[in-house]
This record gives sequence, C-alpha cells and structure tokens, in this order.
Amino acid sequence: MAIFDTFKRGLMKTAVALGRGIGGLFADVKTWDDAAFRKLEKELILADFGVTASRKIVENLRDRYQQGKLSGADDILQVAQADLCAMLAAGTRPMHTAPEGLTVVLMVGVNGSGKTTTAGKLASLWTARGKKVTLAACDTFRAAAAEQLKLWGERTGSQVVASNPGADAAAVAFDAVSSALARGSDYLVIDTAGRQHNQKGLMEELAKIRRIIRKRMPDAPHETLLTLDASIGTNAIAQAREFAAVSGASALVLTKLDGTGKGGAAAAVQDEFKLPILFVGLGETPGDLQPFSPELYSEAIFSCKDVNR
Ligand SMILES: Nc1nc2c(ncn2[C@@H]2O[C@H](COP(=O)(O)OP(=O)(O)O)[C@@H](O)[C@H]2O)c(=O)[nH]1
Ligand SMILES: [Mg+2]
Repeated sequence: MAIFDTFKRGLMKTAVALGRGIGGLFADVKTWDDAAFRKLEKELILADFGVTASRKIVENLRDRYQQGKLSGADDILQVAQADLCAMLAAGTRPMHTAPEGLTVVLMVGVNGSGKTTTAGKLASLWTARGKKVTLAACDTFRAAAAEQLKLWGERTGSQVVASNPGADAAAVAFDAVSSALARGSDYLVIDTAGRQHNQKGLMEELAKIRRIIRKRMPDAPHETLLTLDASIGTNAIAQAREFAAVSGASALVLTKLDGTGKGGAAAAVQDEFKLPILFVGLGETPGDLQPFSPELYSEAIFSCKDVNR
C-alpha cells in the first residue's frame, strides 16, 4: 500500500470527525467573522490539536483572510494544512543512528502504550529494507512480553534475545548488545517493562539498563523512544509528562492513531514535550508503523476537505 494511503486510512476517524465539524461550518458561514473563526478554532481543539496549535493556525488564517488573501473554504483548509505541516516539521528531525555499525533503540512507556508492538513493527520496517535486526526482551516482568516479541522475531526473521521471567532486565540488555554486535546487526531494539514515573524500582531498572549497555557501547542508546497512546487523546500527554523527563526519552512514537477521532494531537504532543515524533502507529498490521511525515500526516488529517461536502 502506498504510504500516503496508510496515513489516510490510519487517520480516517480523525478526518471524518473534523470533516463533520468543519463541513457544517463551511455550509453555514458565508462571510467569515470572528465568531466563525472561533468556531473553527473550537473544532481544531476538539480534534485534539491543542490550544496553542489551534490558536496559531486560526490567527494566521484570520490575518490572511482580512488581508483578502483567502477566498473560499478550500483556501482556508489548504492554508491550515500547510501551517500544521510547517509547525510539525519545525519540531521533528530524522532518527539518530550510529555513524556506522549497530544502532541501539530503547523503548520506554507506560503499560499498554505500544512498546512491544512498536519494537516488532520497527523490526518489520527495517528488515523490509534489508537491515539486520536484533530484538531484546527486557520486559522480564510479563512472561507474555517475551513470547510476543518472539512472534515478531519469527515474523520478521529477526534475532530475539530473551531470558526467563524474573531475570535481570539489564543483564538481558547487556547480552543483547553483545549478541547484536557479534552478529553484525544494524539495529537493536530493546523492549522494556511498562512503568510509571513514580515506580522507583522500575525507574532505577531503566537507569541500570542504560548504564549497562553503555559499558559495551558508550554512545548507546542512540534513541530512547517514548510510546504515547494517541487513542487516549490529550490524556496521553498528562500521563507521560513526568515520565518523559525521568525516563530520558529522546523522541516519541505516537501509537494507535487509527483508534481515535482525536488524532490531531501531534502538534500538541511535540509542543508539550519538546521532543520530535519519529514514528506513528496507524493500525494493527506490521506495515502500519511508519516514520512520521509532517506532510502526509497533515494531508491525511485535512483530507476532511473531501468529507461531507
Ligand atoms: N490499532 C492499533 N493498536 C495498536 C497500535 N500499537 C499498539 N497497539 C495495540 O495496543 C495493545 C498494547 O500494545 P503493547 O505493544 O503490548 O503495549 P506495551 O504494554 O507498551 O508493550 C496491543 O493490543 C497492540 O496490538 C497501533 O498503532 N494501532
Ligand atoms: Mg510490552
């Protein structure tokens, strides 16, 4: 499937929800006054764009409209889409990788936010590009997590390093780095147990994993990816606010965008965490994890232009 179609399908619920609100607005409003712009701002906020991003977009639209630079609905939505895209592009960057050899990615996040699935889907993305991937099952808390990762290993032809339930997660991470280096893997993705920022023991375990892998590879991990469940909307932000700080996250993965009509949260999320979104989860199948593209994301959300009109 073309990548834009993956974005479009994944963000369909959001586009439809936004289209309903905005579509009504364009049908009702003949001349755009302050009240109309306020209504548009409200619709963007309802789609979880966040107050700051919504206000920025609407202020720019109002200025340009008053200067006579915008005429109809299509103009307005086109400019809103371009503004959203520019905002997102300013906040993102390519993934950090090792200058050569092994790139190590550490997954962190609360339970159920999509760490293990994302680790597996990253293996799928990278093996499809001919890369060699090792997966490390450092969620030794839940027996099912290692099993889940082993399935992804089989599915993608990736090596999986695991131990017994209850094993020391840092020891598994150390073995995984050694093994990935010995095997000449291009990527090592380390899955970890879900935790809350205030779970002292588990947060220490994360710090220990980091220390131990640095013993083997001083510049690792090259990225610490924090998974955020987009389907809980701006609650994901509240939930992860403190977590991001104490977990040493370097970038974000916005998962389950397909499960919500409030998928507009990317701008709010980048703004809140001052961290780039590097990947987005747009569905259940392996190909549904994609590198974040501000262009495709904005275009998919504003494909609401075609909904209900
Ligand atoms: N629809 C959808 N479901 C997802 C996505 N990412 C993860 N999930 C589901 O969310 C649930 C929890 O994911 P999991 O990776 O086990 O979370 P973890 O506890 O952080 O490791 C699983 O049922 C996944 O299939 C996504 O992008 N879209
Ligand atoms: Mg897991």
